[in-house]
Amino acid sequence: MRLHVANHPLITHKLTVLRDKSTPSSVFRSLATELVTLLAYEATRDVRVEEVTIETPVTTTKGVMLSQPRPLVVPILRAGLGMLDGMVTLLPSAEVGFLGMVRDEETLQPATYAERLPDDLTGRQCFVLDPMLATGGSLIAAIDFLFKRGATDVTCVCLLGAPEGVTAVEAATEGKSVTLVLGALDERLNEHGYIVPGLGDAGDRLYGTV
Ligand code: U5P
Repeated sequence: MRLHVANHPLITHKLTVLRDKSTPSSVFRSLATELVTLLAYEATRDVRVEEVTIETPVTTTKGVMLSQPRPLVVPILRAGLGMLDGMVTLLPSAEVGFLGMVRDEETLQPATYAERLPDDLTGRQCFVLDPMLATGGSLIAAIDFLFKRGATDVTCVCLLGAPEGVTAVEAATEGKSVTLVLGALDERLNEHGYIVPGLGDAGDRLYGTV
């Protein structure tokens, strides 16, 4: 597994506002979008391209375009939805699949309650979006799901991660092509499986306590 933790003052600034409990949902949503766009730049560093030849007004030159099959972006419902716009802004040709996962707040075990993904992901580069990597349970289940359908490599974009989650994803995906891109690596998890210092429940902060 490759781990990339962002190190940029703009990202840290935006994360600081995001963490602040007095930040309202409307601001939280637009900051999440901005942050994902910045993280997407790093997450797509190895996106597959093919050489093309084009005509500029002056001459003929070579360039690159994203290659087929198109990348697949998979937000994990519901909090991952808050990251979708930022990602597809940078990858407008990507397809979008959905995975709904809910975490049992007692056992912290994830369960899949919705799935809308292509049956065959052979050769597809997949980008999974989930704002919080806590125990890693949800992300590991999502990554498993995609590899079982034939995905070649999976890049996960999270706003915040806990060391416990990073270690768990690393152990569960040994030998597979997995990249983790984090806005920040926080201190730890608390006894309720929340990231500390964290930002609370990302789904609630984005959409309210529904
Ligand atoms: N989660 C939060 N805030 C936290 C920890 C977890 O919102 O501080 C939620 C996220 O929505 C994420 C899921 O989808 O729990 C990840 O939990 P886990 O499976 O990594 O433990």
